Amino acid sequence: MTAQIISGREIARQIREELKQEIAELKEKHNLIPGLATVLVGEDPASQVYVGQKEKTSHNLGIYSERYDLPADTSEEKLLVLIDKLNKDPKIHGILVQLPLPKHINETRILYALDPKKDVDGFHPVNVGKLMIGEPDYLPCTPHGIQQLLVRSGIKTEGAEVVIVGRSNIVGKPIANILLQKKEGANATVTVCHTRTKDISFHTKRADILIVAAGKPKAITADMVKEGVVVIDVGVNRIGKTESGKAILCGDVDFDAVKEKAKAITPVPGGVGPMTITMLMLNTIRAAKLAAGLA
Ligand code: L34
Repeated sequence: MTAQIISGREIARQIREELKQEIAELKEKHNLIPGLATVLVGEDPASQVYVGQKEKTSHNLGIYSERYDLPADTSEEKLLVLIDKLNKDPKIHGILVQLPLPKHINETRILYALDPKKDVDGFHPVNVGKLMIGEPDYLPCTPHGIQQLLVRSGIKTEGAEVVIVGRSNIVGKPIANILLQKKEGANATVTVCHTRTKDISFHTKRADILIVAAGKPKAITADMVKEGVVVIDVGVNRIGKTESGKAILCGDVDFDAVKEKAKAITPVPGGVGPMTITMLMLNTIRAAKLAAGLA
């Protein structure tokens, strides 16, 4: 079998076209312009790329955006003051604080400080709880992007054995929750593996759909999956640089070997990454609509 390559780049492009329409309509009919503030603390090169993409995509779609690049030694107090200002700014419907934050800043404290209505990442405890009970305002961007990749590629999740590798608050836990919901595009049987799982292979070999967010290059090898599996590779590892200084990326899955056994697989780059960016745009539009009483 040689796998269908699920192009996140292409699916993201389609969704962005839909969003562009919606934004134009909001502007025309309701004089409403969705606004996003991005906040980056420090100079992590990967984070700079991701936040840059978020800014650029906002601009392309007609979302108003403000970018805050703060030095790595910014104090927690100073960041809280900025969040408070953005919470109160009516032009700003969504606030994105790029993670990870520098070690001296308490991430939980920052997430609690966001107005849950502007928490377009879905990371505030209120939004995490709402997702857990099946009443989400915002689905976290990467997990939502994964669900859309599956749905728009015609992959059935209902009754599927979904195995997730990784239990982070940004990917593993929320994607488990989303695919567990009693809803269309979900209804899966979900297993979550992590660093203390006794026998990862035992689980991954059972997967109809394998979602990998382990943060380890090529952690999943061909012998760990069954024939006909659908593989979603969330990992983005920077494993070197080309002569011209461009980062060389690879996922958490040994793509070349696993694609020979898989029914479908996402590439890195061009898989989940572009979907994350696009779902942030979708959430920002939703935030604007909620604020205006249109949703
Ligand atoms: N608050 N922090 C917050 N929200 C998020 O949703 C994120 N995440 C993760 C890290 N921290 C966050 C992102 O934005 C991961 N992430 C992210 C976003 C975009 C891409 C990858 C991760 C992406 O666009 N990846 C491209 C490659 C880009 C490159 O050259 O590095 C891809 O095609 O996979």
